[in-house]
Amino acid sequence: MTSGFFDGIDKITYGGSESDAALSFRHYNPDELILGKRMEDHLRFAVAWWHSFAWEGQDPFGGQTFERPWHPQDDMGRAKLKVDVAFEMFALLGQPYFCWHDADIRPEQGNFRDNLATLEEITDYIGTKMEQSGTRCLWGTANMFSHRRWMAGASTNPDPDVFAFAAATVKSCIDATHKLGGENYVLWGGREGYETLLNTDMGQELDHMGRFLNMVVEYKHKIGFKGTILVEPKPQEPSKHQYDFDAATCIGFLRKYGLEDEVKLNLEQGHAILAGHSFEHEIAVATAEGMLGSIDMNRNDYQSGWDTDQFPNNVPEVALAYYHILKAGGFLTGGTNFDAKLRRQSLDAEDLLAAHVGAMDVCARGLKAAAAMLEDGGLEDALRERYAGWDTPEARAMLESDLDSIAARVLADDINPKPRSGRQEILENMVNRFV
Ligand code: XLS
Ligand code: NI
Ligand code: NI
Repeated sequence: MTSGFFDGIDKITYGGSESDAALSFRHYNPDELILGKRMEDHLRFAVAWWHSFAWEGQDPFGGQTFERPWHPQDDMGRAKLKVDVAFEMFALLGQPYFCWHDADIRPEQGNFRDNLATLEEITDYIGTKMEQSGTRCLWGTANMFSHRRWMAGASTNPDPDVFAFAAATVKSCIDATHKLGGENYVLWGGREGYETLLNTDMGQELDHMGRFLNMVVEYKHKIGFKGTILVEPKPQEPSKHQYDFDAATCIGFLRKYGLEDEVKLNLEQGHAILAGHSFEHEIAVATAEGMLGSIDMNRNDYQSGWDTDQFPNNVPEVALAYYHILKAGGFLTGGTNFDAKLRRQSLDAEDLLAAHVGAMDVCARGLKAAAAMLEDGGLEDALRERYAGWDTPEARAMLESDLDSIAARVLADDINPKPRSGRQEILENMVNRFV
């Protein structure tokens, strides 16, 4: 017995690039080998429970547009129906993973004790579905930004009772992630930041956040959770300023609080855009420090200045993102989470599937293009050549020397650098051959 939500829709399969069926993969072919590894194992796709199942279609100007059979999401029966539909969708799409917040999967009870009881009940139910289907949990997280108790932050809240509630909530969500065999645990600092500095002691808030994250890591080791702890940078929205501004800011924060070997980054394309960066910039910052964990794949509208969380459809952008990921060796525990939601007029079950099919195809094309760029090697050669001067013993010795002796050598050898082309257009043309 199925829920009937996807009635009339069959399992979506790979139809090849010529397929004109509305629901068919044209590029995502899970078993196809890319650089010797299955495409599915490179991409490690995950569905985001919140956007696909929990979000009801609200925007700042209007309320619910989706009227799903599991709305309103205030009772356990409907929460279980939502689980049934979710696993039907994972099966139709062949999605290997999903991601969730506590608030997406259980009804909000208004107090910790009852939230915990409903979280345990629903994650047991999800666990049974996982066993039957083989679908896995990429990451779990806690929603510490929607309910009014979090309006001034979670671990950075001036009220110690909110800090305590946050600690209890995160403990319960790490426990649930551990129980479900989750491969990562994410902390997105939804309201860890400020609306105005007039009421904010930033130094104290950052210290609390640093201590909180250390407690998370200590707890992970205490219970033997083997997944990776990830933080997700975002510069603003919902707060005016968020402390996890971008990859570089997060890395500085992690180092300050001694967490650089314990915590990695979950990078989201839309957040990169909000921070004024490209996605590949954020990925390159993280990989340069060995701190790339996982990605939230979506796209923002470039005009609206808002975290629009649209499904990705720009192959050249996605290709450059995967190029940097592949160059760094690919995902370990991370994957590609579709942190993306339908447009609020896309009411049908078919829209939900088409959004994922299209996104999976865009990522598959991006991955193939990235692999082809690496195999071709032209970009890598150009990069190596640009820095080749540093391969000489004199150049390397300079890094061990000092300003005095370098200055003496410049005078003695009459060193006078000749500018060389950066060849940007040639490199861009090279990329264009693959995307
Ligand atoms: C919101 C974030 C959120 C996190 C999980 O902007 O992207 O969806 O990924 O809390
Ligand atoms: Ni995200
Ligand atoms: Ni986001």
